[in-house]
Amino acid sequence: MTQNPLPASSEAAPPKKAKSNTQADDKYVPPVLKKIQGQLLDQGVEANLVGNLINLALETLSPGTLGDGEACRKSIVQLLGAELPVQRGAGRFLLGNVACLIGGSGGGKTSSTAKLALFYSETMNKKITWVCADTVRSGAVAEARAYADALGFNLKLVYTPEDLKDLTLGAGPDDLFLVDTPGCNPYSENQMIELGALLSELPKRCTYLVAPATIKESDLFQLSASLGVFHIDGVIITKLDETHSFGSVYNFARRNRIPLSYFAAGRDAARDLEVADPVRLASALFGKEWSK
Ligand SMILES: Nc1nc2c(ncn2[C@@H]2O[C@H](COP(=O)(O)OP(=O)(O)OP(=O)(O)O)[C@@H](O)[C@H]2O)c(=O)[nH]1
Ligand SMILES: [Mg+2]
Repeated sequence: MTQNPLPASSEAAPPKKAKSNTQADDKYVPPVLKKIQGQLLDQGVEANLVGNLINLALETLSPGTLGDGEACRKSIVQLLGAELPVQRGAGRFLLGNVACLIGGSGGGKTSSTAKLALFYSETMNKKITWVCADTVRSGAVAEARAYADALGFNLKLVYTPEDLKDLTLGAGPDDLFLVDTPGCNPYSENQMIELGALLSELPKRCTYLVAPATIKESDLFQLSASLGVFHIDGVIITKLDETHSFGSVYNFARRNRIPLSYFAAGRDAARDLEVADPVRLASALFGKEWSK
């Protein structure tokens, strides 16, 4: 069994920014590690996590590794990646035949529904029904219809929670229902109640939180704290191509313990989805952009 090298934080909300970890400050830190420490702090990785990581590296890495920039960075990336939970079976199987995508407005739910629909139909031969539960916002139904027509999927429109009641009746083993939901303001009680009413009709669903990498860290934590009441199975991080800063996504995944499921980095439904690889996210902390 692999040990968890970095102590887990006890709370899910981001802590007040500490300047840096004093233990690591007191020790001699070789220049290679010092540079890595600076890069991680510049990316916005929490100072406490960075400090713990530096202490761990000082204790476990050999003098040879600590003196070699590339080798040291690779070891640190592995340590950082090992900390992040990943959804079991992501990209390989799905428990049940209903997946719901929830999240804030404009975060990429509809685009991710299209990407997942293509992914599951192509890699697992799933027969997709696109369930559009966002039937109030102007243009949302036309958008869903355009996607479903273009990609050749069945479309079901949902106007009330009751419309979901018999959704899976008569479904075969290859049927997969992807439910795209309206954008939810985590500060709006009414919208939370409406989303809850919708989801309660689908007790056996798999629920994905869709969150853009460009969102402010505190809003990301608020979004997941509010929507967490619906039991989130995994997170789809979108818009990774629209930022050069990945620290807040790292902090979020590290502290929140909600498993990562998929990464999206672009608008192309056929190309821009990948199964979440935590080492890839950790590597991005040292790059200039999300490389394709
Ligand atoms: N660059 C980039 N753009 C993205 C990505 N995902 C989504 N978008 C774009 O972001 C915008 C919003 O995406 P949607 O999928 O409509 O977001 P939504 O969450 O369904 O939005 P609402 O239904 O209004 O709540 C669209 O212009 C998408 O093309 C991504 O990974 N990268
Ligand atoms: Mg949408």
